[in-house]
Amino acid sequence: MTTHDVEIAIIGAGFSGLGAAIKLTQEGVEDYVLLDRGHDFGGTWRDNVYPGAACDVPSHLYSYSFALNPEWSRSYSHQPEIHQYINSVANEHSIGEKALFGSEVTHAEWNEDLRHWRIDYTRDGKSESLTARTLIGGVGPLCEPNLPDIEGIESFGGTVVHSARWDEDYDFAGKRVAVIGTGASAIQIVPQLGKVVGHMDVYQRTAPWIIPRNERPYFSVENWAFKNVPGLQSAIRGGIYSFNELVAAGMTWAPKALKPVELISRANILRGIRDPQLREAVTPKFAVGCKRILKSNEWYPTLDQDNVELVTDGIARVTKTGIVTNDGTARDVDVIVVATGFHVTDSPVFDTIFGAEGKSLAEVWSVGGMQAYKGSFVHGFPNLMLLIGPSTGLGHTSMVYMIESQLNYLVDYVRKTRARGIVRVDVTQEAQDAFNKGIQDALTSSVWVNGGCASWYKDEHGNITVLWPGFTFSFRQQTRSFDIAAYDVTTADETAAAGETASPVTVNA
Ligand code: N01
Repeated sequence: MTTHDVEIAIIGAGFSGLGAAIKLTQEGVEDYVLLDRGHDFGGTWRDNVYPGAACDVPSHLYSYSFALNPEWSRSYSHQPEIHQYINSVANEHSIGEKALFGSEVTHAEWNEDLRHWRIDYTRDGKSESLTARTLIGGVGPLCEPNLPDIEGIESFGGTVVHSARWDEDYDFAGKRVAVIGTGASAIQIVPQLGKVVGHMDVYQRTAPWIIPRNERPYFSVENWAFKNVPGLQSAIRGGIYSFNELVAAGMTWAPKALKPVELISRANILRGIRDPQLREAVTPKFAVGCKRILKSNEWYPTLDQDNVELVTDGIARVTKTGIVTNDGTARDVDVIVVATGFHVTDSPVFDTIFGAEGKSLAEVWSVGGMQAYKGSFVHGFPNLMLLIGPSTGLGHTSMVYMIESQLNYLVDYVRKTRARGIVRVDVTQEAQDAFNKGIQDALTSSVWVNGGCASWYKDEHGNITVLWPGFTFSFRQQTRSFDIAAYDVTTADETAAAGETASPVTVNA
């Protein structure tokens, strides 16, 4: 095993990890590495290659503000183009030379005596390790596929494919297919499969609200204008952003104001489905916005196809040959597609990161759920910054905006800790508790709490620890500077005075 030391280690080379690398480079930090288990940049947008994978946030907003792309080919981008965009931004900033691809982090632990993180990872089958003063977790909440815990699924004799681990070699043409799930991934997969499969059963547990997707290709004259008309792309981006913030206001404080969205969605059902019984089956029974509002023009017409059956009876078990529902009906299939989401509030990554008291994030969060300060720092985990950490998720606009807000916070953390010779920061329990109380208070009037749905925004205790309530510009404002007063800090001088292996001398700055 080899060990080396860096100032900063970043885990994850998706939008957040790459953004951190670029900002650190611009700040003059050279001593950092980027670890990722995959083989290029892109994270979620590298891994989700299922047919139809695309973004439901308009292209102009779904990009870094510092790397606008006038070349987007469509108003909503598809996975290959976003993946290519992320890699081209990485190339432009020469981040590739900092990346250790094929590196799976297995364990990270804070060493209180040496004031650094020790990070163990495997690379090309070999165990490696490094130490870093600061650890940045940019693994993303949608990285660990959630395989449904359905009786007998392991005994299925055919193929089981998760949406985020697509088998590109599997030929679906003419096959009998079951799709479990009707979330954002499923509504993109099903219309594509519907064009080629012999027969498809779609297992719906909860019908989602789905509005039309006004996607279209850009004309070359538009791309010319995005490139050459000063401020045009930023203005379009600003318009999309502002409209989405209105939706955020409705979701957080005035769910009834979202009624027009419900009407648009109901019209989408009427337009897409002829059969009244099927229309009824796909009509959601919870308030719009409680779960992610989906966008598709093809979902309802696909369910209306002769070779597609919507199954609303609960799944009882999987057999060697197919799926049996609670009413006793058995439907045999060749392949089961599980579009059942991700481990968000219970990610296995949380079991691998250990703080100052030797406890993992999973252990610390097992009591009250995921909590951090400003979605970034967790009490008891010094010098660890999470990107897209607790309470930073969104259901209505671009996550890249939230990531960039956190990157401002990161840059100021680096500036202040370097300038003041600070070697250890730990957010105080009081600051973290007050911040999270503010989040929970803000949620009380929200559609996510009152909308009558179960969603992946809630953890096992029923708490919403994933979402940012309210306007995203408020988060931007709160993360503008690293508010050191919220942290216990230790300087290098204090460390030296206390002796190399003594307990830290901390001051609340
Ligand atoms: O996952 P989901 P996803 N038996 O958790 C069902 C982002 N995303 O991969 O609703 C039967 O939303 C579950 O049923 P229910 C986006 O943030 C973005 O689709 O819980 N069914 C649900 O229907 C999104 O929110 C884009 O009752 C089971 C589905 O599986 C997030 O990723 C595109 C089940 C899971 O839906 C996750 O989306 C795609 C079981 N045991 C994804 N377990 C963009 O466009 C689960 N289900 C940006």
